[in-house]
Amino acid sequence: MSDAGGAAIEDYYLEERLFPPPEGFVDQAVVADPAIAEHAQRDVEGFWADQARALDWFDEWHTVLEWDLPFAKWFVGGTLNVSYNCLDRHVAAGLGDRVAIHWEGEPGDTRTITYSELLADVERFSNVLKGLGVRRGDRVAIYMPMIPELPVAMLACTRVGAPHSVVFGGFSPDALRDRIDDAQAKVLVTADGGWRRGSVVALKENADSALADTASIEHVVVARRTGESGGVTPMTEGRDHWWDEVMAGAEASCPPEHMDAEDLLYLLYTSGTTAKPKGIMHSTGGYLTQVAYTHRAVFDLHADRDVYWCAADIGWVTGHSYIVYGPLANGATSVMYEGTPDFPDKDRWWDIIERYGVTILYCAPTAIRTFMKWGNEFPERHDMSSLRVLGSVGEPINPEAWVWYWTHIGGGHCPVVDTWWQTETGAIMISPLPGVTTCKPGSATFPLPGIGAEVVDDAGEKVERGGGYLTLTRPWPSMLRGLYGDPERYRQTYWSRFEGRYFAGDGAKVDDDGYFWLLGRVDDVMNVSGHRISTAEVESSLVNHPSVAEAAVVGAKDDTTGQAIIAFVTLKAGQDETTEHGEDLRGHVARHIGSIARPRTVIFTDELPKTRSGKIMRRLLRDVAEGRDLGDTTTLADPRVVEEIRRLSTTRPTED
Ligand code: 7RM
Repeated sequence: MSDAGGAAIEDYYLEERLFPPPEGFVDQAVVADPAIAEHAQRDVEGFWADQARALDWFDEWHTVLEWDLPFAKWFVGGTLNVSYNCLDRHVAAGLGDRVAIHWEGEPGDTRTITYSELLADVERFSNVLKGLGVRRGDRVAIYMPMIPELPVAMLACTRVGAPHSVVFGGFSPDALRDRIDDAQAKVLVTADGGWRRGSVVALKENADSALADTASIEHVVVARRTGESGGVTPMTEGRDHWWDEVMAGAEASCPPEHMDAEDLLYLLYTSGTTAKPKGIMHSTGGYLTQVAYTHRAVFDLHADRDVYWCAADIGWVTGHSYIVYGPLANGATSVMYEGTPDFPDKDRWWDIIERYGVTILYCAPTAIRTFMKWGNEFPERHDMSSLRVLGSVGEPINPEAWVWYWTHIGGGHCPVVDTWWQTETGAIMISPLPGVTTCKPGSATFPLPGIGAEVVDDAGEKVERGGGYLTLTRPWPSMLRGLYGDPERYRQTYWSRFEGRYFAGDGAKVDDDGYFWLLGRVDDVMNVSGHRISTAEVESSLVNHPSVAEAAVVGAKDDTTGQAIIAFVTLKAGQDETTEHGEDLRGHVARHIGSIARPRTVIFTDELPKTRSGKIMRRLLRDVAEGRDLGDTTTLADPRVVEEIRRLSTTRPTED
């Protein structure tokens, strides 16, 4: 393995202490009984069938798995409804008054929503969708801030059998348009605006510009969030409808559709190695089975008393699986927070944990490292003794951050679960079990029961000990069912590199004790604060700018965000290499894709290093970027950088 984008293996051995389950962690993981792991070993399909039985089915399946590589069908012949499993069955079991969501807005407003109330809203909104012509199988696009209407819209889609495509509210109009077009969505659900660090993000305005050149959307539903603070929201007569008005006119009751286990539940677009994002397809029965199972097992969930907080955005897969579907399928009580950790001050997170008595916290290493940097005084002045389990996701967690999390947030009495998974896997695949697994800080430890994971070398041979590529050796219920509209790209991307194996795109190492260490992407996908961004997507945005001749983008190691985006840009003749020009290009990318894709640094160079076949030598550029102290802004055509690139490209063998 030559090109791991993440940290070097040595970085992971700074901390060699073992962390056995903390003393006093008496609530042994509910699904971590060794007999269950043994069952998964002996009879993996029987094991998954047991997990599927934890859901309510209208008709039972006749076949657990049909596997025709790379196409899997799980629980074939079974029918169920996701919103029924997340809502109706809990209310029917007498849990209607249990809080489903403790919601907190960025400005400090709050809402408490019980399971009965959530069901009522979902039924009404299901009727709204039907009234707008949405039928089973029609796609619905959702572009919303972190407000309760977002899970309501998603669950209503599942109730009527319309696959949703949630587009992160930080994405640009262009990104929204591309996703709507690819899915040919019929209805868009959005909001007037969203709050971000005290100002309004004009979502409806963005939506309008996205819709200016798409044809498939017939109706738009607009939830009120920012109201007059965001100015007047333009509404198009006949097409646009206010959420509260259509809800007021909708029937209260809507029976759930009986969906096939293999029906498409949702699409979620994720960055790959080309400029075109991939529409990851998730199914109904297998997906819900595995997210519900992992949410119980990995967090040792006791739904009757835990208060669970996943501090992700629902616009990403973590939010789909572990804010919406997993917790609700399990009847859990969740906190949902609209804002960022530093607004209005650095106490906000710890204050939320204290006020709601959060017992399980799930967040990203980038957040943990940021808190570390701010200093211990912020968590220290809050009572966080309610916490019981801590989770991490999105990128490799460095041992220092892991130990800080354990010590300063968990107080030494909370197991830390470092969970590896992807948009494509739908659910957690590699993780410790709290109260069971002895941890090594920085290692995601072992594949969960039922999961086959192995590290292989370039030739696809299993590596018993040492480094290589992470692969999955057998199908799993929540695996992606394909890429929307492109079965060939699905096979090519995931199932062709190593015969008979799913290739995750991550480098990994197995140590002498069999622990898995994830080392970052080995392809051209960057990971910035746990968000996937493709180098090709940013490059293509840059070369769209009239002044740019060529661009090469790399992810360089960053202490806080994991990786930072560094763009090497060659301008067209006669263009000036000025700071303003660099700023303009950074802004251009942010507008074109979204602020998460804004390059941290733009470096002008008069040539880009290439192989003889014309491939840009990214590894070399990354070395240049990582070997230098680059600022948070434009670096002018630094003669030393250009010289360094030139020198390296003549002294290094080409990478054909
Ligand atoms: C859940 C999510 C997936 C990529 C994946 C990895 C990286 C995620 C971990 C991790 C090391 C982890 N989905 N990744 N979790 N690397 N340890 N615990 O993030 O599709 O957006 O990203 O994220 O590289 O391939 S994702």
